[in-house]
Amino acid sequence: MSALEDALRGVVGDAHVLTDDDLKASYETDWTRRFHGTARCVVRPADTAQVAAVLRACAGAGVAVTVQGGNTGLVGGGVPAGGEVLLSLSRLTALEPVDTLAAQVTVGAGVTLEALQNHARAAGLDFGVDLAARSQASVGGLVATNAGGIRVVRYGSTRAQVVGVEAVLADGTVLSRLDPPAKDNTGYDLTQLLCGSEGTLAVITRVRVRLVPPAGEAAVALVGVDGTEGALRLLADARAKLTTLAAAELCYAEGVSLVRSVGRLPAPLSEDFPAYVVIECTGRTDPTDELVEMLGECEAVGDAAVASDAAGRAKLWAYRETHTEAISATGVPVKLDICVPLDRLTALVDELPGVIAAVAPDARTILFGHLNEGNLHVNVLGAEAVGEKVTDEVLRLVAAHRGSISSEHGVGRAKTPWLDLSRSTEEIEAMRRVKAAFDPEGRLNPGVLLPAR
Ligand code: 2HG
Ligand code: ZN
Repeated sequence: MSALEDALRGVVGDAHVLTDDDLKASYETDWTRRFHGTARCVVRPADTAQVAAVLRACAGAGVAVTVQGGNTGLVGGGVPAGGEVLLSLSRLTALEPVDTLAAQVTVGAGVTLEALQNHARAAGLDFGVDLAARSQASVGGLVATNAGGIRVVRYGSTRAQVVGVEAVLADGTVLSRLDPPAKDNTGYDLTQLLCGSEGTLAVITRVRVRLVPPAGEAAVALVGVDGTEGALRLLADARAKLTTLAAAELCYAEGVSLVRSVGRLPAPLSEDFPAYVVIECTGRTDPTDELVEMLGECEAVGDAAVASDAAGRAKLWAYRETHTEAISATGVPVKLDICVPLDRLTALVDELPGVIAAVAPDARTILFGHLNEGNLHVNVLGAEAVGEKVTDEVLRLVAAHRGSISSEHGVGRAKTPWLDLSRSTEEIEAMRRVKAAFDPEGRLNPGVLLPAR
């Protein structure tokens, strides 16, 4: 191997520069098996100083870098295109003490969401973002992609939790603004610019996040409704009447039937429904009565199962949360992540099957997602061969409904050709200028987010 690998070994130690194909393999493919790329080597630094030294060495050698967190991304943004150094942040796992006065904590980018949640809970607090990949998704990845998840209805996306970051530019310069004054209008907000920048501007190495009161008591309902319209009527009631609303998720008969057959789950309700909504309420006192009362008054409710104990709640959540793994166990899906204004959701869901059937007549489409934001995950099984066509048709339909072509998973490598359906030419040009200012050589995550000229 070359001088660059030797230099990287000098920075991180021999054991953390991987060049053997079998050792690199798990970093070169995403877990859905949809994105592959060969890395020149995998390098695993232990802290910000090592990340800076790695980036300086790569800059000196003129080699591009792909940044990877927990490798749970769904748009190929953390997998190399081919020939880059793969910079894994998996060893940046420092959990600093929780600042209970400020209700904040600083953690390394490689800390998993679950480890952050447990750390916050041990100090009597909680973290406001939660999602199904919690055991593997890393905090750095959550920030770099501005991850959403199932608590957006209460706390907003990841960017709303981020107080400050430490990050390294492509030339090795360290930007550290972890603990800014609570009110601070002193220029550009670089922290927020890095949220959702998908590793194209800098490598985030440490993050300071705000924490929220712990969930306390919780109640979950799985509600059968007559379709999208019913789900929206239920959402309107939930938003108007529940002071404790913490999640409102949507799935449909097709997905619930797949989840049931893969996971061998019993029927959740007395009969099958076209659509299902999972509602979670949390509060200092038991929210079950408030939830049951709202459900009793809502004419959209066909049937509902309610659980207040932890085991019962987990059973109900499984019908929604195991969609991704049940789909993955069945095949390699065309995976889209879109959102439309709520008043367009019914029309979109009605129109999608026809649009998909026109290019993939035998495909099986599974829709589920985050009802409150009109954010649907469109997974199409049996359409791999015509994936680009399906993507194109669906994203054009979404744009016609004034929606986003990537609601929470980011643009990655997968969605760059369609970025102009959601962002204007002028906006994309301004983004290119920002990219050039931070990373003039285009060395960080090339091919991610911004389309090739
Ligand atoms: C979810 O909401 C994730 O469960 C994954 O965003 C979505 O697998 C998907 O399409
Ligand atoms: Zn999601």
